[in-house]
Amino acid sequence: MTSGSLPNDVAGLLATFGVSAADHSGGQRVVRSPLTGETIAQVREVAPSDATTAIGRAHDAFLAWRQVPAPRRGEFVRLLGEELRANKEALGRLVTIEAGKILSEGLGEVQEMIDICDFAVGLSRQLYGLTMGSERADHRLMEQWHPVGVVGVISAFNFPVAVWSWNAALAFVCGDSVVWKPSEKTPLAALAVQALTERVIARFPEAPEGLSVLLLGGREVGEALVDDTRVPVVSATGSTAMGRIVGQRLAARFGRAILELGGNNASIVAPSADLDLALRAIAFGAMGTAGQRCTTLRRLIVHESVYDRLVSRLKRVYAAVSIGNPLDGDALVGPLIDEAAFTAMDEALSQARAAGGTVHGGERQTAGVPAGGVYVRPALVEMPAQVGPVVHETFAPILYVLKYSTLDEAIALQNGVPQGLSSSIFSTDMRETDRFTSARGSDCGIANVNMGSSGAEIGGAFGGEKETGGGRESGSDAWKAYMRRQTNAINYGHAMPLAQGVRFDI
Ligand code: UN1
Repeated sequence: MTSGSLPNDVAGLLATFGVSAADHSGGQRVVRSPLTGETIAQVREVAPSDATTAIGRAHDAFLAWRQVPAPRRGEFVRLLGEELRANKEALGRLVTIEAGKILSEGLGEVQEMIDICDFAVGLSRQLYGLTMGSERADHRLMEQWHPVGVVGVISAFNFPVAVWSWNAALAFVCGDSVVWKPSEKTPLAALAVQALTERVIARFPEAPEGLSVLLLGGREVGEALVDDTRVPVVSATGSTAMGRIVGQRLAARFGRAILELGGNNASIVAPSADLDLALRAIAFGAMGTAGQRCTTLRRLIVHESVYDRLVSRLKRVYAAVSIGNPLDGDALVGPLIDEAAFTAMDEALSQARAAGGTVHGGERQTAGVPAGGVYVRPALVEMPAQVGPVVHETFAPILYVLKYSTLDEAIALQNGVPQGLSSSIFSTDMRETDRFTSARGSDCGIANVNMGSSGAEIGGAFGGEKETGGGRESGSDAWKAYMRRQTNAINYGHAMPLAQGVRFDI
């Protein structure tokens, strides 16, 4: 598969999925690998008018797909899961090359896709409605869930394929078609997934052409998707700034938004914490994916009694962590996605210093890494207070450390930022852990105990509150956002009683 050069490696990988050379060469959008900065492809992007036509195809597909029995739709997703299983190595490698995450994380991302397919297969036989006791004699009151229409998916570079699958696997079993606009930074993994999906469509008699549509393009293409009334649901993952625009435009036409935006996730380390366990979780949460997960650990709130012990160990881990090209060696931290990410990181670190912070690490790495990639040592920043850059999400490996003395204070700090995605507490004191997960504890969509903030399983609903956008994807009953609820009141008697005892005798 490898021939020594990254562009050849990529061309070889894309060929295994059946992506033709015409799809990844000769286009106007240059795709660079963050590993080396090399150009690995040039893809063709569509114009907004092409997007409108493609949405029409997806809408036609929806009209047919909604009539296919849900368990058959589940069978389609089962086959998609099989394709992903068979191509896990190649797709995981492509994700690594295009997004820069280390190989085990690239493979883990594909595993998340497989997991959500498995989940969706079971779900296809469990799209349950309810029956309620009617207040009227000889009446039945019930609800059913119907397919909603075309689901738009806008995804970010950091999870270039898994985010699509959390939405698409559910949407497919729910009877919807999917139109996907991936990040401009990661079109190749999207092309690969689209090719695998088309393979399944081709051999599944009931699957219509247009069931899964990929739109490569920039902001205008995303806007065409967001503004099209044939798209009742748009799931968008990315920055809070992007989500604010998408949310408002959708609201203006009464479209449904599933928003998964910025996180500023914190962990509290209490006096009774198992520090060995906490250290491993913190290291992965803060430095994994080079700090570029929505769930990345960005703030560590440490009790004063364990602060010095934990922070001195963390400093050693930060100074020693292996940084490098994820394709060779055993690097745990790969490159940042691009130069702009480093600039943002550097600015945040300057602001932290100006606010009285002490920065350990954070330097650009040039030795032992490919010259064209943006490699950086993760930064550990001891802060006197939760001020300045600490309340913002900087998509880079920066962990701000704060000290606390009472749990109330720690929870107030944890909740004292505009974002509300993920959180955790390290404590072996039940009173503390249960308080943290209670109504007056963490205000986040995810609140973990003795675990880090990142690395959620697909079985739970994924998403968060406040500026994170409020959307939920993936497991639990997140599927309901991909369907429309219909309430049915059925009179099987001969009288015409009105609700609430109203009389209207004509
Ligand atoms: C994201 O960062 O966009 O919980 C999603 C996690 C992953 C998903 C992250 N399962 O870290």
